[in-house]
Amino acid sequence: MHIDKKDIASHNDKYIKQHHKNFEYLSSTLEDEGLSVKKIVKELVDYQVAIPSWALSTGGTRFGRFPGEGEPVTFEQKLDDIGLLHAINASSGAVSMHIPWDIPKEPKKVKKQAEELGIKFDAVNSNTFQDQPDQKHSYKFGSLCHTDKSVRKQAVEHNIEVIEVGKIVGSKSLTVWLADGSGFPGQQHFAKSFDRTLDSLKDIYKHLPDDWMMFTEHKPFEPAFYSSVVQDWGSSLLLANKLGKKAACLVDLGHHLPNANIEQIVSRLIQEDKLGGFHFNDSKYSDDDLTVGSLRPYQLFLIFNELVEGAGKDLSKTDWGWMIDAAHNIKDPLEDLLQSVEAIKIAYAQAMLVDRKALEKAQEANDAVRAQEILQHAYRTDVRPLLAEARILAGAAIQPISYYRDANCRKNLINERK
Ligand code: PSV
Ligand code: MN
Repeated sequence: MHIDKKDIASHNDKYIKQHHKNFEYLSSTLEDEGLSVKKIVKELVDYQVAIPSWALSTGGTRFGRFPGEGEPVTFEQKLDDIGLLHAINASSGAVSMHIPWDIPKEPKKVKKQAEELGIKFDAVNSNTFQDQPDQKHSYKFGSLCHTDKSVRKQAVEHNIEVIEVGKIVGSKSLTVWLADGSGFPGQQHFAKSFDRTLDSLKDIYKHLPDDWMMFTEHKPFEPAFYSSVVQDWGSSLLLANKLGKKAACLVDLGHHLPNANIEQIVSRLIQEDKLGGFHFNDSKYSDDDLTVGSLRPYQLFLIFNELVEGAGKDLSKTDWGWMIDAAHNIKDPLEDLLQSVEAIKIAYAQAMLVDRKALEKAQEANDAVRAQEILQHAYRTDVRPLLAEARILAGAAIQPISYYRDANCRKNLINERK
């Protein structure tokens, strides 16, 4: 589905008067507080969030899946959907590809299609947690950590193939999700399985181009229910440190046990120069079960507060990766992704409002009350007019979800893909 700039303009005409009112009021308030609204809005225009190629269709649980209509089947159709999102919000200008779920038949052609849609290639993701039909060895008992050398070799080779595809499309990073672990106490030797994982990762690392990064992910449980080899950020950091400069840790917000202080983990990884990037979602019971910002917007804000504090520059200028990774089980995936991008940018905008000097002063004075006031003053500011202004400047829609619905996007996709 192609979106005509004229349609966006007429959508914006409907909301522009109210927007100006909101934006002017907020701008003058923020300028009075000493903030540069122009700078914040510019950063909101530049900051992009990658969409994973596996998020464009309905997910499911082990109890079932209720697929929606008009969902993309080929990778080219998935790219078109991301192009649609990007045309509506001007903030989804990147795709993260999963191999083998998405192997472009003609990578060069796909690269051209992405360029036309204004989409870059973010991290490529390998998959050694499922057996593929033509696969020689099974990953039932692990991949990069497996006791059998030939299984590990197969998993390493897969990652190298993924790097090769990534090189063609212009990706600059590889995410290795280490799903390995054990189902029962005693099944796996903790130290040996970790060492074997490290050795396998070293073999992959050797094939990583000089201007690439390799991200290691931690996860406490699932699919292994007794132990994961890389169960927490400490193990992930150990791996990244042992691998070298081109390795860093990926933080999937859903990959933590209840009550984990994720913002503190983020701060520590930045301090060690080992933060690689994010998979954004909110988690209630399980991994990436909810839309980011739907359950814990304050936690998201606190994470962005640490990012802004630690980056020392605009986040769009860092080489950290920003990606959504949530389950879209009952919502239209495209609407869910529009909501996700909005939630992420709201948290970022709020974090840019924090009075850092005042916060530092409160921290030095051990003034917990004042520190909370400062953080919550920023958090409780309705920054949505800043995001809308950024979208107007970038030629996108003032109200993304309303546009998506009013323009009958899903209906058009259903008709196109019948
Ligand atoms: C599974 O937990 C996960 O969220 C991992 O983080 C990966 O990124 C993705 O799904 C599968 O590759
Ligand atoms: Mn993930």
